[in-house]
Amino acid sequence: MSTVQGRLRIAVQKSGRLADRSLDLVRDAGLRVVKGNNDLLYRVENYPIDLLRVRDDDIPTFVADGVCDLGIVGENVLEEARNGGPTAEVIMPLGFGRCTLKIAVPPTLAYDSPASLEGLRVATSYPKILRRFLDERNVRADIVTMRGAVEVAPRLKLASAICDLVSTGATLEANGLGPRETVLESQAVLIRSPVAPEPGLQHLLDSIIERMAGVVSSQG
Ligand code: PRT
Ligand code: ZN
Repeated sequence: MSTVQGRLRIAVQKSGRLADRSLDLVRDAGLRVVKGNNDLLYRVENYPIDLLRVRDDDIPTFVADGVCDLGIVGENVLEEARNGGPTAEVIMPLGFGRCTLKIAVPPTLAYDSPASLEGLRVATSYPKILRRFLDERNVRADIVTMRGAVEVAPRLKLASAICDLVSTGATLEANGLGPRETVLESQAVLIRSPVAPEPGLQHLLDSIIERMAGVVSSQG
């Protein structure tokens, strides 16, 4: 079920930090994108391709399941979505959406290594990635999952430390937190489904990937 009525599907973030650059990449690869009747689906007028515009969190599953053939998503979201089932394959990094998932702590917490978190509570929107990171280091900590506003958790005494995405560092600084550990380096990546498209669309899929690779490498 990788395609509906003989069209390829590319999953992109509907709105947010990756949305504009994702659309730019699609356009620069030569796809003429036109808005469809609804906001969820944009059509490509010069090829049998649709863009499915969704929340970034839904992209790994859509691509893994073959609902979409390609997707553009942050490595952080892809990694958090890993669940032992079929996974989307990373084709290439795209050079935008760069950020780092970091452990950060208030000045009152003495931090030498991840072991300093033993027995403490850590707030994050990335519980699976953090759990793997701590497990690999034999650190037992409680993980509190928060969808947003993770940086306020220490101030509200919801947690002793946080694990959150950082780009400029301004948010950490504004909340009196200091970065202590890099858990994951991330950027947007192009992913493909493990489910093959219908045979008639394979060539188109390959050529779209090739063109996107050309765009990315020309951006150096
Ligand atoms: O609605 P939807 O679910 O699609 O969007 P979202 O709100 O989950 O994600 P969005 O649009 O905020 O981010 C999409 C992707 O951009 C993330 O998954 C990352 O791959 C990437 N990205 C790059 C970032 C940042 N930089 C970033 N700085 N995502 C979030 N942040 C946040 C961070 O969580 C923190 O709150 O920005 C704040 C820190 O920024 P600095 O500059 O103060 O350090
Ligand atoms: Zn999201």
